[in-house]
Amino acid sequence: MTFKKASILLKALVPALIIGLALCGCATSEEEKDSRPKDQVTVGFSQIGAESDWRIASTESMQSTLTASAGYNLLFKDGQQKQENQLLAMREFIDQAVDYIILDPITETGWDATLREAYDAGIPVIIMDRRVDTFDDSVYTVWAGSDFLLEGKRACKWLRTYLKSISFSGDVNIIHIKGTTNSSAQLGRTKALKSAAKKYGWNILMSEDGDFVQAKGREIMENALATYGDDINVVYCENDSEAIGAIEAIEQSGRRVGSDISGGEIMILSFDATRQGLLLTLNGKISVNTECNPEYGPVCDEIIGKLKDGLEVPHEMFMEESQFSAITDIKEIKVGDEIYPVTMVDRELIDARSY
Ligand code: GYE
Repeated sequence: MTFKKASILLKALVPALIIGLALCGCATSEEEKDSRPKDQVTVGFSQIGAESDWRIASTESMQSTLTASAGYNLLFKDGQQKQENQLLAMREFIDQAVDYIILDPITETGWDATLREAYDAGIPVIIMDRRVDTFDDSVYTVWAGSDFLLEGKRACKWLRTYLKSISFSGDVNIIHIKGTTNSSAQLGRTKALKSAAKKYGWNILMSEDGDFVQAKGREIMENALATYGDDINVVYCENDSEAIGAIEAIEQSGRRVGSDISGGEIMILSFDATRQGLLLTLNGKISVNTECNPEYGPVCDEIIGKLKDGLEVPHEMFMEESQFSAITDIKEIKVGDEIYPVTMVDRELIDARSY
């Protein structure tokens, strides 16, 4: 076909294409929005994945709170641990002209353009759990999450207090199983460990990304045991799933987990305090478990309620968190000028835990 013929054909086809598109029922985002019940709030939720019990609990919290009977139309997208999936989900939500977007960002950077698009489309974005590192913070409405650095400081201060309480004078040799690299939870918990290690002279023998996943926690611990063997006396796991994997590897190797590091046990420190994690804390396999609260459903419901009513919401909101142990000697720890209680874990507390 000559260029001239092709261009005549194209000219003839373009109007037909436009009419076709108009007739095919492809609704614009505004039409889509208008077709929804007026009293229903449409929320697009871009979740990271299902890598841990914590993550599953946070999804459940959202799905059981933002229900149809509570007036919500919740559009849920599982990012399967990939930022590009989360960005795609955000774009879809913007195209669908949802009323609100909730984003739990896998890592901190890379969100500027998409958040700006949501902002320009007039869709308020609630960032939950992990943070975003943006050029301009006003592109999102509110961030609600944990103080991950404080969580890490509490864990390290507990360890320091414990070592003093048993007058431990040997080397503290730590295997550090990190969470997903560049996620807020990893950055905060890792920063706390590194500065405590420097301050107290602890050795970090190995530091590897376990992606918050049990299988990777296990694999890293197997490698650590093969390389450092009996030198290891502490494992700092950045979540319960990794801790479960590490415990499996240690027990498989014939060593024992527990707080008696002078007697050859390997001490496990963990974060999240899920039901599984607390059970391991109760039986002494995890020595201290610093809580990270996954119950974002009620928090987001409250934020959306306020925004709907035109009320102010703070730009940052922190979750309430505790710390658990079965070692009765340490009832509290001090971080900076603040005293934090350490809650003794028991059966009743675990039974009351919904995740
Ligand atoms: O600790 C871990 C999860 O971002 C706080 O992500 C969250 C972390 C949590 O997969 O278990």
